[in-house]
Amino acid sequence: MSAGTESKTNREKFLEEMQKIAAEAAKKTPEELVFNYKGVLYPSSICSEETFQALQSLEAREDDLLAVTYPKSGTNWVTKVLHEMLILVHNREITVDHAMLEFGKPEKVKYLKGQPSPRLFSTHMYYDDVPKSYFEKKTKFLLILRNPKDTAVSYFHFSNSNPVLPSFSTWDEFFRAYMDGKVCYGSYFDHAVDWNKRIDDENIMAITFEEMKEDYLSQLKRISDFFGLSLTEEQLALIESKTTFKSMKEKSGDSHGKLGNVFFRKGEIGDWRNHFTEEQSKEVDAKFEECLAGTKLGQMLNYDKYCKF
Ligand code: PPS
Repeated sequence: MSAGTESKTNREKFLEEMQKIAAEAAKKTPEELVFNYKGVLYPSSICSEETFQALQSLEAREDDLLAVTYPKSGTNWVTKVLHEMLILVHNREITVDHAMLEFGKPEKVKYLKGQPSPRLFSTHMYYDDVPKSYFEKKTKFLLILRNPKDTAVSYFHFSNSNPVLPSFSTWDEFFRAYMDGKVCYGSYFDHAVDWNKRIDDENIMAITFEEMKEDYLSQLKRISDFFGLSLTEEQLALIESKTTFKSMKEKSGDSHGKLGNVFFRKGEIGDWRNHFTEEQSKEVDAKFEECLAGTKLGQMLNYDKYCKF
């Protein structure tokens, strides 16, 4: 659900469409709000099995840019960063209409095929669902990770504020669904383990939400270098100022309409401490140990620093 700053008319049309979808979703039962594709739940108001299948025919271009995240890990933040970078490099507006690959109707693939380069996309998909040609062409992917505890808290609040997702009466109820992979896009851990299999691919660079929060300018430089954008220090500083949590939240009405405050909630590290019981925290620790501790992505998460009481 990424957004940018393309022409007002397009943005307004897009937000109106989103509002209609949200109003329709509000009438649905929790069961109707999701569908199961390959054993994973997805939000039925904004994506479909047909779109997943149609996407396979999307031909990758070497200069496409792709941001990959599990939900609530910084998708909108990084998409905005990449969008601003492209605008500076190309000195023109770049559309991020339909940037989220798997959202929308199957016909969108035809629209995407007609879009000029460079195309900027984001996705929460598992790598098997990303069009195969992206791996053949070695298109560059930026993978953004966030620690599993803050991701859960962000997802809990989002689920209860966004009508396209099933809501949860309590944090405990959400926590159980999150740990059992019964939320949209499935288990955080399955998703990270899945993408960890590609981590040595030369066209993939991983970055964490926490690194961005704590060392932002250096991370902006890494992103710019990875995509070969050669931005100057002044340009990076400009992007930094336009993409802080504060400035994105202030403009969220324009970029995300009525759901602005829902997308830009707190933008902090460590809010999990206000939600998790000790038992829940230990359960995530054990799951992390079992699935990710010994992996490259797991090490990047700096788990002890960000996830221990
Ligand atoms: S979504 O719905 O899956 O696309 O959500 P996503 O954009 O991936 O993640 C939303 C969380 O990212 C926070 N956010 C930011 N944090 C810091 N700086 C900036 N600029 C920023 N932009 C978005 C957003 O506030 C959500 O986290 P929480 O913890 O809920 O605040």
